[in-house]
Amino acid sequence: MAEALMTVTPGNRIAGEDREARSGKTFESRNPARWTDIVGVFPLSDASDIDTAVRAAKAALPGWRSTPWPARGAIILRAAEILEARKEKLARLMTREMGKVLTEARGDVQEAIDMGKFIAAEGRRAFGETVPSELRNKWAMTMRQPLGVVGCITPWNFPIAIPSWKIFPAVMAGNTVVFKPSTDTPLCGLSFVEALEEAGLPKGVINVVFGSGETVGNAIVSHPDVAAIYFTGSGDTGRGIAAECGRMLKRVSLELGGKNGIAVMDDANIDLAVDGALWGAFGTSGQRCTASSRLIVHRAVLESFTQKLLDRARSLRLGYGLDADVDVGPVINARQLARIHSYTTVGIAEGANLALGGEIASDGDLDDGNFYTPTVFTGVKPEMQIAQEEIFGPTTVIMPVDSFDEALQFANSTQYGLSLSIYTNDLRHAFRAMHELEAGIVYVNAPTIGAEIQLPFGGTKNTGNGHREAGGHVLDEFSEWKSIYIDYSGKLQRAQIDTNA
Ligand code: UN1
Repeated sequence: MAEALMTVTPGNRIAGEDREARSGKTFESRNPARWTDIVGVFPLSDASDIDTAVRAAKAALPGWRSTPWPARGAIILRAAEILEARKEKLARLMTREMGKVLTEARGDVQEAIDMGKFIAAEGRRAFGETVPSELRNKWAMTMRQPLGVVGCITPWNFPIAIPSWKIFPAVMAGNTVVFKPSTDTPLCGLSFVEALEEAGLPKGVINVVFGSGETVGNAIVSHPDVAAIYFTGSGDTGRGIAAECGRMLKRVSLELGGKNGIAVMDDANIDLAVDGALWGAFGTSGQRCTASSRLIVHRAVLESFTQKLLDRARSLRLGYGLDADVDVGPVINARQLARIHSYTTVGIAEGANLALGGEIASDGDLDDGNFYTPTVFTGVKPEMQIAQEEIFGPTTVIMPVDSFDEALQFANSTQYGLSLSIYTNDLRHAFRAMHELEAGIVYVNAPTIGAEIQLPFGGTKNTGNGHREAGGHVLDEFSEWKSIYIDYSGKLQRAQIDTNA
């Protein structure tokens, strides 16, 4: 694994050039499975660097927005092909920088490839409408136009897929971009952008600035020349961004997490439900917005489901995600590790039964990274903190219910509404669940993770502010409509007044 030893030292990428932070300061990106492995040293930027990046994005805007849609689409398709050719290399980099196991890292890169190919086709499909005018000899139509310079602020858990959800459609629609990847995964973010650069994206269309959310993120949000913000991250940060964008009348799209639940009914295929719960709860070490962090189980199958789940979870192997026999990788950093562990203390204190795990793992090699044992609480009640708050780690809770209606009620009992699932073989229950589960995404007989890019992604309630990523309507998020009227009658015609003349 020769690549694991290299430490890169890139600059911010502004107008296609590498630039140090004006402050000269730097930060490190480290391998969460091997603390001593430094993946890269990156500029720790501030508001002055953002200003330079916004200027570059602004300068690139006239050329890019006037580039024909199909030509923009062709560049995005090329970028997707470059990602595809580089999939294995990028996946290995992702496992090293972010920690998810290699099979999942490949899936993350694949999601970006899918998104690129899907969006590229919009270049020949960004239809407007021709609408009949109420007046004679008058033509009416609509067309999309870009918003301008937009800001994309992304998390570390899907360090290539989530940037692709935001950046591909942003540039497809003719916007130029200032992009801040998470400080935990800067190299993944940069590697995604490099595919676009190599595909021929003109300089300045996308500019990457590294640094903290408080400094760099806030500087993007409050910059007067940034027209819209696309953010995935925590609820508190999202609220702050929304307040500032509200004040400045900016468009803002927020994806702020979930407390997703799987309801397992008495008529479900229990082995299938256990497979789903295991994958949904412990895949990506539970660090997905969509993670199955609540298992709502009918009492009739509670014992067999719980036993099977615990047996399977107990045998999951923790370790470095590049090792082939590892099931669960590290968590992202020491702060998250401490936070996840603090929820174990909370769960015990509020009377839940710790049935498995609940420990910071430190045997052998695990001592060099941030590892947490897969953790299961049983006997959990909906009002408990561990059933309400997003833990973002390999911790799930089992909540017994007595009926289908109670399962729905428990499933809907949090402030979030990202992803909910039901395992049942009863068609009536499946259909009622589709209608009554309060979430942006509902699964039947599949866990809460596994969204595909051709469908909208996002949630109801406090998961966001009503916007969706990806899916067939995604250009609506990144463009605005212009209505155009052409009067070729040669005389003044007054709408609403001369109508029906
Ligand atoms: C996220 O956790 O922020 O549905 C995104 C899924 C993935 C995307 C998750 N396709 O789990």
